Amino acid sequence: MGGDFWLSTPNGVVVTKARKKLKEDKILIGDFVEVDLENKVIEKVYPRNNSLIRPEVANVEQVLIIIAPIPKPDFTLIDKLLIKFLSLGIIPVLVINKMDLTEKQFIIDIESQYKPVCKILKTSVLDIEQTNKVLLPVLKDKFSVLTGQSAVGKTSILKTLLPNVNMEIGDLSLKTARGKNTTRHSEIFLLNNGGLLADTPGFNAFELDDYSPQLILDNCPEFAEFNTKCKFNNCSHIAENISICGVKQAVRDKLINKDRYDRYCDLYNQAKEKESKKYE
Ligand SMILES: Nc1nc2c(ncn2[C@@H]2O[C@H](COP(=O)(O)OP(=O)(O)OP(=O)(O)O)[C@@H](O)[C@H]2O)c(=O)[nH]1
Ligand SMILES: [Mg+2]
Ligand SMILES: [Zn+2]
Repeated sequence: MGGDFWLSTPNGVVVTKARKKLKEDKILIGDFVEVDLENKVIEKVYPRNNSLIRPEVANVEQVLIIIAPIPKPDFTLIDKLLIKFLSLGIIPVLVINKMDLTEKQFIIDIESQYKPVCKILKTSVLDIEQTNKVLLPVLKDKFSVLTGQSAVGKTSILKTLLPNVNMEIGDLSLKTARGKNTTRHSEIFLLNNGGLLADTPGFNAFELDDYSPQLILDNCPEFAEFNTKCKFNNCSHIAENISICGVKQAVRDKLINKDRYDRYCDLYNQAKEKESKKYE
């Protein structure tokens, strides 16, 4: 903080500053950098595989989107995150946390929406052994990031995996009242199976800014199985008559989740509107 960058090197963590020429805000968590170890100065940021704004992080391989029965999931937010990560080639994993508070219907609903989209895992930080068992194999040898709404339990999960880590956990009721995040900065931790895991601040809003309608369509993976049955190659699965749209038929036949489909229509139409405004 305050212009300091904590750098992991083969000889341990080194606190560095950025070279004046490098704007500090251009360095992100997850960046690979060239460093002058003698003067503890970052000289150069290497080209990134990817970078995200929410959460603000670079070179991510996998994102764990944490959800919980409380606070209630914002499904549109989850869908937008999934589209973003899939479009960047980042592996998304949905983690249902607070399983100790979860009712069966909640799980059924989540699985019916997201099973065809990404891996779904279940955790409760009250069951340390099970949480480790479920998460560690998925995190092994990858750089993963915890993300999701505030108070779903991201930091709590990190602490379950690394009990000695010194990060603050929030109080749900206090936080809701204040509307504040507990975690304010991102930090990367090394797991003893070689995985790297970053905790990041939660957020309750996220936009797909410049995403075209086509990009949104292309990142709804559950449509792929059915769009071969659409009469036209460029079918958007929205305005077309059901008789010529394989995706619409699959929604009718309950082979595609209707809530997911309805939200897709909204996101597609919003992107379409944005696009048309751009050329006005
Ligand atoms: N019952 C139950 N409570 C949990 C579980 N995981 C987290 N909590 C509680 O949920 C609240 C929020 O936990 P945090 O770990 O601070 O949530 P966070 O996602 O890191 O929140 P931000 O940092 O604000 O984004 C705390 O009161 C935790 O004790 C769980 O598995 N079961
Ligand atoms: Mg946190
Ligand atoms: Zn179609």
